[in-house]
Amino acid sequence: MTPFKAIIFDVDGTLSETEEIHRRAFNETFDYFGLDWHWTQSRYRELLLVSGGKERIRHFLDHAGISPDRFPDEFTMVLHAYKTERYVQLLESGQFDLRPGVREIIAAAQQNGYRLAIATTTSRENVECLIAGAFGPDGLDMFASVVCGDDVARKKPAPDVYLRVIESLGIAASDCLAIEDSRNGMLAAQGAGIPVAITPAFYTVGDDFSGADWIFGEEGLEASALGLR
Ligand code: XBP
Ligand code: MG
Repeated sequence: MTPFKAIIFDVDGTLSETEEIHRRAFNETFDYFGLDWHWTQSRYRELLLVSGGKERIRHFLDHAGISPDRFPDEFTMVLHAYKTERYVQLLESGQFDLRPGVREIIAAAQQNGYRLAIATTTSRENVECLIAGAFGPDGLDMFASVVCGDDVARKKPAPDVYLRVIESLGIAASDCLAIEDSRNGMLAAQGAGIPVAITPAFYTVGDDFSGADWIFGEEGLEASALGLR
């Protein structure tokens, strides 16, 4: 196991099983606006192939044959802003836990002098709230770089967020390790030339992770498997 210099974490599905909270926030948003849209778990699993909540709503409308004239982008932005507010409220009400092994792997990485970073498609408010909720108000200070969906031109599976992270870290891609839960995330990391460890999540178990450098099992992240004690 070659030592890394940095570990770059995905957020949703990796740090925490948050996609059910996202799905609830989307559905409560649709209810609030009087829309008869409801994303079931099976439908949401399909929609998760589209990264980004705003893009996901647009994709849903396009595939439901609902014309953009009826729901222009300005409206989907309003929907998404409300959804993000609701999602943050749900996180703040303590509706989430870190996935098994996350706290340990972060502690081990810090003890080994690794830099930590976040590369996510989700909105910055969501990351700030989740990290503060899990690690306290200064939790985000542990991460040398945090790049979110709206910080880059193209969301995962494009490599943009990962390229921006390694650029800001000033560390070669091959000296980093990305930890992801989804195929889109794996492709984004690979596109940036970064070795990737997969921890399949509720909505991504069974995805095609061929080409991943490590795939963790049900027990979640294991620091020892990455040469971290
Ligand atoms: C997963 C995503 C995000 C979330 C919803 O992000 O694709 O879009 O599903 O969050 P990650 P937003 O890269 O952390 O797995 O509604 O803020 O996009
Ligand atoms: Mg993810």
